[in-house]
Amino acid sequence: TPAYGPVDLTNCEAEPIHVPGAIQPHGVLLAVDPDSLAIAIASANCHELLGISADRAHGTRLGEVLGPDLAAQVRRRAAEGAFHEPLIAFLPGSLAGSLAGVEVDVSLHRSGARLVVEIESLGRPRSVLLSYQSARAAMGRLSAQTSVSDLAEQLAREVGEMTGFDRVMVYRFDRDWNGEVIAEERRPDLNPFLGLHYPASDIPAQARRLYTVNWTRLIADVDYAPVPLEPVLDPGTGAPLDLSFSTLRSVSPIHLEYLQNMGVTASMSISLVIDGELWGLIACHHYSGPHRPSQDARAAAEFLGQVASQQIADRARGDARERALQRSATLGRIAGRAAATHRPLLDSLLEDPELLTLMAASGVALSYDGTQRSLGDVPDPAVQALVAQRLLGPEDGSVGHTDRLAELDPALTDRAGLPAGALAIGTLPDRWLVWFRSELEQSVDWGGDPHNKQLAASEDGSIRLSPRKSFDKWRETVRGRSRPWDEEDVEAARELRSRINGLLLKGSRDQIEVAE
Ligand code: BLA
Repeated sequence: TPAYGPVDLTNCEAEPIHVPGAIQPHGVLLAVDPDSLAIAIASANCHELLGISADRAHGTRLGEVLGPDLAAQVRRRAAEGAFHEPLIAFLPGSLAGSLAGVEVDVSLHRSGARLVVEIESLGRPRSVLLSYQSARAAMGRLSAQTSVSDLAEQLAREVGEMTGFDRVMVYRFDRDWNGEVIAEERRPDLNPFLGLHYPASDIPAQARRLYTVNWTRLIADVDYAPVPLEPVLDPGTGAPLDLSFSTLRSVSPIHLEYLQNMGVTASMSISLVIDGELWGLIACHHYSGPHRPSQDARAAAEFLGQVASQQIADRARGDARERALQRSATLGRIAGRAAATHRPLLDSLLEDPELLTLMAASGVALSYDGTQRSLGDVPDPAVQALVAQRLLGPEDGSVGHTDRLAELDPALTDRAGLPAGALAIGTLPDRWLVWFRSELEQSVDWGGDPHNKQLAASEDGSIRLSPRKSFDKWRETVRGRSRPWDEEDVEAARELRSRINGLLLKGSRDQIEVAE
């Protein structure tokens, strides 16, 4: 049984991926005391790369292992708080390990009371200028794209060029954290994933949380053997070292199995974060063996990801502004017409076709002082009342909505002609307004049957959840759902209510004046 307890359907989310106690073998990790730079934890491959065993490294100063120059640079960076900025250094030729005299990438970060130093040999000859200039040029090409989908396509092309992966996808999350491949650049002989959907459980919640703060991860070789940290528990705290910000962090074995099932040999993903929320990922695959782009290529790709996130956010804000303007113009016209009529206000309101356009609805019904009126496609009055008063229950003045009405009450299942979605807003128990949306039959192409997560027996006999084995396109037809309602719909309903109430109030005052 794993340390995080018995295995059940929630164990994906329970795996503590930030404290694996191990790293990937393409580099060395040293965790040091930030003042003395004395080594407290070293990865077990220390000897191979630096010529000193993890055992002997403990208590040794960083300068004795990496040379005084590099140790001084590390100290200076740490003092400046310049973590996460890649550092380029030559290791001393006097080392006994395979990194002797080699140019390396060094990355630094704080983890609890430790300073963590990670050293990787360069993936290929460095060309700093090329990375900077190419990133700048790529940024220009991104800015030239007007739609989100063009932007995503350009981003996939640029990251593919920069990192050399066989396939680069832009993966966008929906509100339930399922995802869709919205852009793809791939080697021509690979089958396309464009347009395929993947369930939320493929990237569980703790991974999404981690990816919101740490934007890049690389799995240079999915068949790697994890290299343990020695000791696994920090002697200073008795706790495992938090590797949330480590570039070498050993990744979840369940995810490695997933990638192996997919035929992937190396993987990288970069977070697309908008307003502090994970919007999507740039997901990269390699299929022809290990693949490790240099740190600066990774950093340039991450930078482009940030630029693209910003541009996506700008476009989304622009679109939202445009929609808000249109909505408010529609509201204004509806209220204007209602105010101008000499007939009873609610009669004329329920004849205004823009009452439907306003909410992209197929029908609307109103109950006021015991009378029910409707426009467009609506269920019978008893069902209208059931939905508006009991099921969506907005008596307290709130707004209730659903995009799957039939699921709310057994009395509604299999009812012919029932709209699939409803949004209700009310004031008093017998005053409400409810809009209906008709069914929007959708087919979703999944990258493998998402329900097919298997419970497999592991070697020790325990049962665990394993990733699916087939990623073949699996088409699901979704019935009984409408287009979902969003916050903008709720706002428009509130605004309309307050305008109607204002007009009713004014109308009753006018009537009183006439009566006097
Ligand atoms: C992580 N899952 C991930 C990551 C991706 C995906 C991109 C980030 C790590 C990486 O960059 O490789 C999923 N990859 C995809 C998807 C596509 C793709 C959807 O290329 C589509 C084309 N996964 C499962 C199950 C579990 C699970 C059943 O299928 C759990 C039982 C877990 N996925 C899982 C975990 C991680 C993960 C734990 C975090 C890996 C880590 O960072 O340690």
